[in-house]
Amino acid sequence: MQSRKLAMALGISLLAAVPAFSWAQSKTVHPGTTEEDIRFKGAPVPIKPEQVQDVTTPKAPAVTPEEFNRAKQIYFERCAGCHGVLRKGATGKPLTPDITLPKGTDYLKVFIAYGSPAGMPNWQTSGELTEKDVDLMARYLQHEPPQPPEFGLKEMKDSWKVMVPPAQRPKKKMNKLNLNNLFSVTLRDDGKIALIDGDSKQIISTIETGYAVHISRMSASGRYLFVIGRDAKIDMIDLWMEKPAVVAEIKVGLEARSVETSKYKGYEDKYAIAGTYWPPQFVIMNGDTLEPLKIVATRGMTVDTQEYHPEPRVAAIVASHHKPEFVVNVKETGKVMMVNYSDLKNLKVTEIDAARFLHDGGWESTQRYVMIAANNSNKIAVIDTVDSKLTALVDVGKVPHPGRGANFRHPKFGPVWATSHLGDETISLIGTDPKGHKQHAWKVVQTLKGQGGGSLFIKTHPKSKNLYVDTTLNPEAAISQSIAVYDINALDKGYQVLPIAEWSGLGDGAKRIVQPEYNRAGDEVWFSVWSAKDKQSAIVVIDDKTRKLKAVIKDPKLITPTGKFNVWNTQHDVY
Ligand code: DHE
Repeated sequence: MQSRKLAMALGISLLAAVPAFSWAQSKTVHPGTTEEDIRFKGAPVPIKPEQVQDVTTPKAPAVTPEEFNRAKQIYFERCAGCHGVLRKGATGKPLTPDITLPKGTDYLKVFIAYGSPAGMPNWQTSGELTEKDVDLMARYLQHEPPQPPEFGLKEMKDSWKVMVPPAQRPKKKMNKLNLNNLFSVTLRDDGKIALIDGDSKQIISTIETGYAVHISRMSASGRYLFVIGRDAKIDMIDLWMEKPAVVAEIKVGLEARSVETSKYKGYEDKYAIAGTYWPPQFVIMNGDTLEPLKIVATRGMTVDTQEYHPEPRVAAIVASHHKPEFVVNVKETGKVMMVNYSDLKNLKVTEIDAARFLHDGGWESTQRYVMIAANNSNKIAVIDTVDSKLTALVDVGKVPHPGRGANFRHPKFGPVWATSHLGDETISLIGTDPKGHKQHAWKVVQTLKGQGGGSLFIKTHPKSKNLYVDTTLNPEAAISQSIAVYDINALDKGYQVLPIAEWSGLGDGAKRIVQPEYNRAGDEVWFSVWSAKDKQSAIVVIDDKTRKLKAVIKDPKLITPTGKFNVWNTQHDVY
């Protein structure tokens, strides 16, 4: 009853609290934020309760050791994705005792139970947490946040395995695979990737990798495939072997999203780099064995308020073609670290002020400037990799999420790079040619209207006249299950909707369409039709010219396919 009164005092409508939780229903519950945003960022953090020590804070309400364990588990599974492992705040607000203790148990219970217009989900009224758990979390949050362990060279080396040393690997390609048109497909909830032949559309094999596999990246030569999971495990696959297999693996922390390899002339295949969410750091490794060589912390001051942040996670990493440098994007500090790997003992890092929270992005067409989304600031940071400087911060729509973005020649404004958005239906086109089209460079030259918010990826190809935009996290099934495609030469005409999920012929399931990816020739586009682990998923391939269905890849092995990485396009940064 007290909770009910408090809820009313806080202006949280109890009518909005729905008994059976669904993201579509929850839209009305959180008017202050997009549900797509909550859904996307609130993914479980793979840290186990036993890896984290309990910390009892004297003035906080009692929590038993058993309760501590349960609370830690709930926190890492449900809360850490938004509020941060150390509760210092990320997408969600900070939840440290200086804030939570004065609020007290009853106040916190209401917030957790009913959610808030600023974006907190309604955990209890949605049926996701019981009243008992909500009470426990309200008490737990008043204690100091326990810190997961650090992960240094020793821990990395303990986990490091070289299954096939370089000397025992083939000296030339031993299989008949067309490596240029091979796809590495993330099987997100199966802890595997699938290697699919782009020509025949046959699954060549599936390979065990980490928990909730995230992305694949290629070595400069196109021989080694690097796959990273959310559990920070990297698997290095040798595509020259008769049957491509993992030749080395390592765990670089407790939680991660990004991996990349050195691409500068003279350093091809020499180094790999991985960034972690926890601990907040990156590691440079030997490019053919994954031996960890150099670990660098990202903890430091934020770009704007210039205060210390203990948990600045590493987001996208891009390898420069102009210098022996990695462009490391740090989320919570909003800084870009240009890491020069020519001398690891005397490491030079140029720190560039950008904006919070740097997340994903990629090259513009000349591969000189990296375009990175600062999703909390609704900006794209343009980083010049020749001068190692910030070129511009460009205001775009709400919560930009480009993947690596899309490059094409606009009929009026010349070369542009495009991003779609999680938080609104727009697509921002930014001029990227400071020499030929100076007046348009680093400005939004056109804003397109798409199907809706919840977009994750946008894609075209140098040989294509089409621009594809997914809307994976849109709450409307008709929108999340289809793709909008624009004619680059007639953008004002609007988009055509391709009913990709319908074309897949699958039965029931979420069937969210995610991440367009081209084949090597740039004449067909692959889309994942992503359903839950216990439902059938598929990959739909369309003919880029006719926009007609070309093939549907269905197989019991294709469990939760999401990201798809064509070897050639990934190796050469074609997008
Ligand atoms: Fe991703 C790229 C982080 C959820 C599919 N994702 C990235 C990158 C980062 C990131 C930092 C850039 C890596 C790089 O370029 O080096 N992703 C996160 C998250 O923190 C987040 C929001 C929540 C989480 O808990 O992981 C998240 N991502 C997802 C998904 O739910 C997606 C849709 C499905 C999945 O497989 O998990 C997803 N993320 C992808 C894909 C890319 C990616 C396919 C690479 C796109 C590309 O074209 O390069």
